[in-house]
Amino acid sequence: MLTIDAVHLREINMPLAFPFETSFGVTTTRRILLVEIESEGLTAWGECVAGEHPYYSDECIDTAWIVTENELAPRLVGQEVAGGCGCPELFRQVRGHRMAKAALENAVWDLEAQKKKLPLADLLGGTRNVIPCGVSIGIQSSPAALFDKIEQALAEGYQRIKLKCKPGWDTRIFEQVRTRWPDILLSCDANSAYRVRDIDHIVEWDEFKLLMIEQPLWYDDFYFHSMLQKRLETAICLDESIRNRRDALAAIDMESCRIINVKVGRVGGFSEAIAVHNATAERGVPVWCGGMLETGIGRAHNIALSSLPNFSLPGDVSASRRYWAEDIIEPEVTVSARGEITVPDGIGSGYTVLRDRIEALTVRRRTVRAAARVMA
Ligand code: OSB
Ligand code: MG
Repeated sequence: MLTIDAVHLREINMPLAFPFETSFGVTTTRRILLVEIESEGLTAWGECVAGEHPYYSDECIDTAWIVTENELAPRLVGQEVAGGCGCPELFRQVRGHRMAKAALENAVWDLEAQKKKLPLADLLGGTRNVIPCGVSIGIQSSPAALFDKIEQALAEGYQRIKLKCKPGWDTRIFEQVRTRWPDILLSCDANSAYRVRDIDHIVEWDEFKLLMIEQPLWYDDFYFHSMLQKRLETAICLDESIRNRRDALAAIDMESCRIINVKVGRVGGFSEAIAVHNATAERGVPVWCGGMLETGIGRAHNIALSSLPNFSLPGDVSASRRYWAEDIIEPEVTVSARGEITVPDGIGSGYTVLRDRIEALTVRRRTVRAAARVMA
């Protein structure tokens, strides 16, 4: 049992090393909610992956802050929890807000690993010592700029290139990339930028032998993706649509996709991410770990999750320096020339959180202690 003594919330502001453009806009600086949980002299961190705006999902940092401070942290402090797997029950009364819940739950898993003196990856059920890595490359100002980015990522060893796309930055781009690199593992991610009227257009992409087409249609859809998947040879991968294990089962049964992107924040924490992993593994559907432009804290948690056996495709978990001039963990995450990250074997996340650097980036903070506990 772990007794939770306090939850500290902070917002840090951190400029990205390179702007990141998707079908919903450009991000240049991240505003990130970090939580730090104190328990019996131990401390662990969690990162909330909600964005600056409610564009990728209906959560954003400001909703996550309010829900964490007013609802979730008060349900956790002063409690005895068995470990990370006890969090979903404590948070059950609060609907949605899965990214806010995940930040706290993941920190509790990290605490549990520390208390049991285990690597977090082992506690989660991980079996891999190294994980295969890909990159997600944003929309660029020109095709030439994109080709430079691809060339660089391939030179660094990354095993899969994912191109962000949207109407006007799609077929012509894929064609040029395929002509130049006929054999690389290539995929695309539309972040819901297309509609049913675009189905004939999307079907043309079969000729580019993409590994997958990620979330082409609505962010909350299964039915129309299933219609599209029937027309495609290429696998659809769902990201936004999959909120939990039940969604994964529905999508698999309806044949809305053949691959699933698991983001621990999007599904509400490690417990549900493991449930999605197990359900997909039983049905022979491969998964990979998505990214949300995380700092080292979230990245370390993604690495631990990616060590589970059904994470068989390269994830969007890549090196710290692709995102940040200076990360907030040590050592920073690096990728080998073979395009792999070594899963750390130290206790807990296996990385050291750089408190001084976080302090310098902090723009607001709040502490929730046991006295503030909500009686449910
Ligand atoms: O859809 O995978 C996505 C970043 C922000 C929001 C959504 C997505 C992404 C990425 C970046 O693709 C992945 C990364 O962290 O490198
Ligand atoms: Mg995606």
